[in-house]
Amino acid sequence: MNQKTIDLRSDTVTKPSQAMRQAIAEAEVGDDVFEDDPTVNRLEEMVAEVLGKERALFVPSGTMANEVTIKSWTEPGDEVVLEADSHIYNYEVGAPSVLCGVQLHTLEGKRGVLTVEQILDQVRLQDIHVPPTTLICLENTHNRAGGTIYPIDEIKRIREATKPLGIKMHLDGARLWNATIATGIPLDRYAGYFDSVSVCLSKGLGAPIGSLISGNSDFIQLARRNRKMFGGGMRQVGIIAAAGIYAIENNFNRLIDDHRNAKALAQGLSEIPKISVDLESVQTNIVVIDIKKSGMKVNDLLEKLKEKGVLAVPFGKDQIRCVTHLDVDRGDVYRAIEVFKEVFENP
Ligand code: TLP
Repeated sequence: MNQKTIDLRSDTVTKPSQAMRQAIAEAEVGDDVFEDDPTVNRLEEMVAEVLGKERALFVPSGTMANEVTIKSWTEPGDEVVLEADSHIYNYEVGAPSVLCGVQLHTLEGKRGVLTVEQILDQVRLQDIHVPPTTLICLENTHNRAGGTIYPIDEIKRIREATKPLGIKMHLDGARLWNATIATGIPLDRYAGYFDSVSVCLSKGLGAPIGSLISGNSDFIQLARRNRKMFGGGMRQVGIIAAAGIYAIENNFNRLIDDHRNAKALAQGLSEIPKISVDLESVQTNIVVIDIKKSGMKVNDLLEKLKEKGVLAVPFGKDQIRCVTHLDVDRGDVYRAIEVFKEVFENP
C-alpha cells in the first residue's frame, strides 16, 4: 500500500481544502491597485480589526510584508535592531540592505527573546558619527528558536523604554496566530505594543498565499506606495484574499491541534537516545531536533527519512526542523516517530 508522505518541512506546505477552493471560486473581485477589490478590502478590514489597528494592507508574502515595512519606517543609513536568529536577518536574502539601505544590528537573544536591557544598551541615538536606530523588529512566534513565544511583559517593557526615544517597533507576526492560540493573549493586545505588525495567511492558517501589514493610516498609505515600488501591487486578487478570509474564519482556532501534535512529536522523539529535543522550546507548532549525539549528518538523515516517507528541513549543522500543520494528523505524528526510530536504530 502506498503510504501518504508526511510533510513536516513547514506549515507553508498545506494545500487549499475543497471548501477553501469553493470560497476562491465564488470571490467577488476588482482591481486592487485602484483599491476596488471588495474581497481584498474586506480581508484588510478584518485583519485591521482583529489586530486593533486603523488599516491593513494585503501583500503577497511575509518577506514583502517585512521589507515594505522596513522601507516605510526608515531612511537609508538608519539602523534596525533585531535578534540574531530572526527571519528578517537570516532568510530575507539581505533585502533590508539591498532594498531599504539600512544597516542591521543583531543582538543574541535567549530562545529568540531580547530583553529591554540588551536593547537599551545597544540602540544608538542621533550623533554625527553613528547610524541612528530608528526601528526595532521582534518576531513572535520565533521561527529559528523553534516557535517560541515572546513574553508579553518583556514586549511591554521594550515599548515603554524605546517609545520616548522615538524608535518605532515592528512585529514580524508571521505566526502571531499561534502565539495567541497558545497563550490566550488576544492578537490586539500583542499588536498594541507595536507601530506595525505583519501576519501571514499562508503558514498555519493554510491559505495558498498572502500576508498583511497593519498600522495607522499614514503608515499604510506609505506602505501602499512602497508595495507598488517593490512590485507587489496586485489586481483581481480577491480570489486569493477569499482564501485568506476563509483561513482566518475556519483555521485559526484549530491551531491548538497543531500545538498538541508538535508536543506529541517532540515527546516521542525525545525518547530516542541518539537525538535531543529541547522540550521547553516546543511552545507552538515547531520542533527542532538536534542529532549531534548520533554522529549522523543532517543531509544523510533527511535522505533516509525521505525514503521512508517523512520530510523535514535542515536547520543548522546538527539540527533539523519539523513543523506540524493542518495536513498532519496525530496518526501521521505517531508514524513519523516510528520512522525516526527505525532510521536511528538501523542507520
Ligand atoms: N518562513 C519560512 C522560511 O522562509 C524559513 C518557513 O518555512 O518557516 N517571518 C517568519 C517568522 C517566517 O517564518 C517566514 C517564513 C517569513 C517571515 C516569510 O514569509 P514568506 O515565506 O511568505 O515570505
